[in-house]
Amino acid sequence: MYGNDVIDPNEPLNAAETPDYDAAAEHDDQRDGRDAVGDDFDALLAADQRIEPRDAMPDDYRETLIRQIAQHAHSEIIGMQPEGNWITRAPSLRRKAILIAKVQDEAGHGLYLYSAAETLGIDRQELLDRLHNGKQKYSSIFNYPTLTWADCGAIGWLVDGAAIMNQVPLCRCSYGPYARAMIRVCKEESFHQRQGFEILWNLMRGTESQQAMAQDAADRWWWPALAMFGPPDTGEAAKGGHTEQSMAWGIKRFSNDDLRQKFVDMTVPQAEKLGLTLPDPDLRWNEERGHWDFGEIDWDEFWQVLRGDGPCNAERIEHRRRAHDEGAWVREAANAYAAKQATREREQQQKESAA
Ligand code: FAQ
Repeated sequence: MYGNDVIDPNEPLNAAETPDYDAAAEHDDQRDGRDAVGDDFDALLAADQRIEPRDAMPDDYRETLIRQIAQHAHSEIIGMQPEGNWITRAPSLRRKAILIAKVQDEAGHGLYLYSAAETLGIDRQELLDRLHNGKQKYSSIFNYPTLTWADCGAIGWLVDGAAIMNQVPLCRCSYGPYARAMIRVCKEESFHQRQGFEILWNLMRGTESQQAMAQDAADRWWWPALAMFGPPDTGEAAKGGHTEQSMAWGIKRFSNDDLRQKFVDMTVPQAEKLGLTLPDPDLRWNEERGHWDFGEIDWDEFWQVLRGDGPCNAERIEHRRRAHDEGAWVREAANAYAAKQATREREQQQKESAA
C-alpha cells in the first residue's frame, strides 16, 4: 500500500482503515432478515434493513438520494480536474503512474455512483445535464486551484481523508446500491489518502523550499477541507438543511459537525508527524471534551463558492462541458457497437430456435 514505507502500516491513517469500516462492510451482509420484516418502507428502516430499488419508497426519500448521489458522482468526475492538471508535470515516472491511476479511480467512482443513481429511475444524461446547467452541485473543494506539486499531496491527505470520513458511514446508508458502492469506493480512497500523505512526507524531508511548498499547500487546503463536510448543524446556517431528515431515513448516520470533528481529531496528530503546522491558532486539545478544539470556518466563503463564485468554478464547468461535447463520438460509437451486438445475438437466437 502506498505510504506504508513511511509510517507504521498498522496505524490507521484514514477512516477506511478503522474498525468502523469493517463493521460497515460487515453490515452489507446483513440483509437476510427482510422476510420477517416484510417490504414496508418504515418497517425495513426500523429493522435497519436495506431499501432496494424494487421496494416502494416515499418520493422525498427518492429525490433526496438522487440529489445526494448525483452530487457525489459529479464531485468525483469534476474532482479529476485539479489533480489531472499535474499528470504531465508529476516529478517522476513513479509519481506520474500513481497519479494517472488515482485520477482514473475517481472516474470509476463517478461511474459506480451514476449507476447507483440510475437505480432510482433517473437517466444518466439527465444527471449530466443538471450538472452542466448548474441545477446540481458538486463538492465545493474542487473549485480551488492546484498551484504546486505539493497540492497533489494535500488533496490526497486532506481531501481524500475528509471524503473517506464522510463516506465510511455511507457504507451503512439505508439505500442498498449506494451503500454497496461506498464499500468499494472507501477502500480505493484509502490508497489515495496514503499516497497523498507519502508525497507530503517526502517533501517535508526534502529541501527547505520543498518543505515550504508542502506547508503552503497545507495552509491553502486545510480550511476548504473542513468546509467540505457541509454547513454547521446548528444556528442560522443549519436552517433549510437536510441532515435531520436524512438521518431519520438512515441516509446520513452522523451530522456534518460530528464528522468534521472526527476528521480534525484524526488529522491533527498526522500533521504533527509530518511536521506541518495547521493554519489555525485556535487549534488545541480539549481535555474535558476529549477532542481538538478548532477555529471558526469562513462560511461566507463556502456559500460564495456554492453560488458559483469560487476561484475555479467557471473553469471547472467549462472544461467539463467541453470534455462532454468532445466525447460525444465515443458515446455514439459505443451505442452503435452495443446495438450491433444485440442484433447479432437476436439473429443467433432466432437461428438456434429455428434449428
Ligand atoms: N459542496 O443540509 P446539507 C471526493 C450543500 S467526493 C457543495 O448538509 P446534505 C472524492 C448541500 O448539497 C466529495 N455543496 O446537505 C475525491 C445542500 O444544498 P442542496 C463529495 C455542499 O446533502 C477526492 C446544502 O449545502 N462527497 O471528494 C457541500 O445533507 C479527491 C445544505 O447542506 C459527497 O458528495 C459541499 N461541500 O449534506 C475525488 C459525499 N456541503 O443540495 C477527487 C456524499 C453541503 O439542498 C479527488 N454527500 N452542500 O442544494 C454527502 O454526504 C452530503 O451530501 C453532504 C451534504 C455531507 C456533502
